[in-house]
Amino acid sequence: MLDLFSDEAPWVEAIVPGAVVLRRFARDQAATLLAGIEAVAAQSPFRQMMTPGGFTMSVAMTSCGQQGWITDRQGYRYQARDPLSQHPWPPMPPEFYLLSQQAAAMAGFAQFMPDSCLINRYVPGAKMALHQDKDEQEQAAPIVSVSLGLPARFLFGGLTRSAPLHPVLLEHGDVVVWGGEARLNYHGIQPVKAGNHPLVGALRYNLTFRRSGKYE
Ligand code: MD6
Ligand code: FE
Repeated sequence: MLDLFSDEAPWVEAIVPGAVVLRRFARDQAATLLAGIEAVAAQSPFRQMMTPGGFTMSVAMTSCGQQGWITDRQGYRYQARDPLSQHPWPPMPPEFYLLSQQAAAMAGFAQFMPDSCLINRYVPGAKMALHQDKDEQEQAAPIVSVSLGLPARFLFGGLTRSAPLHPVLLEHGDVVVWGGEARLNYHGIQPVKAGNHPLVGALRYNLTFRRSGKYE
């Protein structure tokens, strides 16, 4: 089990109890991850979805794995098929799965078995409003979030919308693991600033691995 108070892993930072950043954890695999994103998007393209309230999201999304997260006028939910094609979402690349499992284990969540990976693509100016991730049935599983490309300021709150926010700058290769008592905390992403990342260009990608269905 990881000891967050030791000096042995200075690249591990606690944000709030239940949430940690593993700095640069995915950096060496960035090229593989980007190739995987491209392969997924060739089957299920990025699209800007509509919120139940009728607003088009600034972030473009796609998914891979057995389930994909979607939103439309009917609400937020997981679905086994891409609504654009009615085909199943592309399979999760094995290296995606393995990376998320290793990150979860590093943060103290053994045996993470994600059935969904939501891929978010941000252009400069895109943002994500404060929200809770509460569409998953398996609340024992953490969420693992991988950031690639341009940096972004992530805001971590508490269990109510008005709880104080902890700002954390997420950079290329950083991984956030989020679970336990922090599993339902509010969080959001501030507008991405213009810039150019040597590998990714003028974009930020975020992969969030989730267990949407109950473990057996
Ligand atoms: C993002 N992330 O980083 C949006 N949710 O682009 C999330 O909404 C998120 O990073 C739950 C846990 C980790 C996250
Ligand atoms: Fe979220």
